[in-house]
Amino acid sequence: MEFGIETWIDRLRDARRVTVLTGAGISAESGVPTFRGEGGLWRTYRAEELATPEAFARDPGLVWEWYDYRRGIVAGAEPNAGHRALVELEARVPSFLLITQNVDNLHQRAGSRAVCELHGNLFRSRCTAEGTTRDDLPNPLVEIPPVCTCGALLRPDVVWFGESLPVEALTTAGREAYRSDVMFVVGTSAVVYPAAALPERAAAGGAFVVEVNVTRTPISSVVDVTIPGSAAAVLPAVLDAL
Ligand code: BV8
Repeated sequence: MEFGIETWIDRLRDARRVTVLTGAGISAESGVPTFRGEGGLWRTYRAEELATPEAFARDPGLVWEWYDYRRGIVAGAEPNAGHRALVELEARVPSFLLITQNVDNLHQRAGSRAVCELHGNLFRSRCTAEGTTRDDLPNPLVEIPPVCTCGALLRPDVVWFGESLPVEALTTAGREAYRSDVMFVVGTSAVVYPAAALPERAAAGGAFVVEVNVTRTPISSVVDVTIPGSAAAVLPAVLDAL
């Protein structure tokens, strides 16, 4: 078995509760640009400049053009072998939760069921006046920025920088991370908080933490095992070994 999986696979075989934290890297092989890697730029903007309430207040049309562009990329993408391996893992362990920072809906399209979305979802929009959400906006959008039937602006139902995460999702993620026996941390640069605190939370609860990434990250020195490789290659190898 490659990637040294045989040295720790018994931890996974014996695990009752398994959690996974994913970031943009798991969707990279589906052709979806990551946030901070190459391709993480749109026109001349960086994601951090557009994924903010201030950018939306200043120019809702520009922010919606960026989200519409990303919705188009994701709509044309397919889940990859990494997403599919997590669907199989969910079926193979007694208790499972997939905690994702991604807003691309690819885990759900792959068939994952217990998915906790920390940062919302590209395909859901929210009325800025009523707070109601809908998932039926056309792709591509026919009007930019889109407005609610009540006349108020619609916004993407995602968490922007400086905004709090959904309380329910964050609470569930923190509780299940702490209770897990094994946590996989896949394809995240581990720089965005509070999501990036979840691996430490899992370790504090006694979890065996396995990182899967093509580069080292700030948590590489604190996890139990870090596997240098692509999620689309490593995760299927883990399932083969299980
Ligand atoms: C909050 C949704 C409380 C939108 C995103 C000052 C003021 C206010 C807040 C802060 C502040 N300073 C710091 C903060 C906190 C801030 C933060 O952490 N900033 C960082 C940048 C320093 N956090 C927040 O603002 C959060 N809210 O704290 O609320 C609060 C409230 C008010 C005031 C203060 C505090 C909200 C954070 C959520 C922001 N929304 N997305 C959208 O998507 O449009 S975050 C965005 O980054 C995405 O969700 C993304 O998922 C997330 C993390 O990025 P990654 O997923 O890790 O992706 P990245 O590109 O970075 O890395 C990809 C990785 O994959 C790399 O490591 C690469 O090596 C690897 N990889 C590549 N290919 C592969 C691979 N791995 C495996 N296989 C491959 N093939």
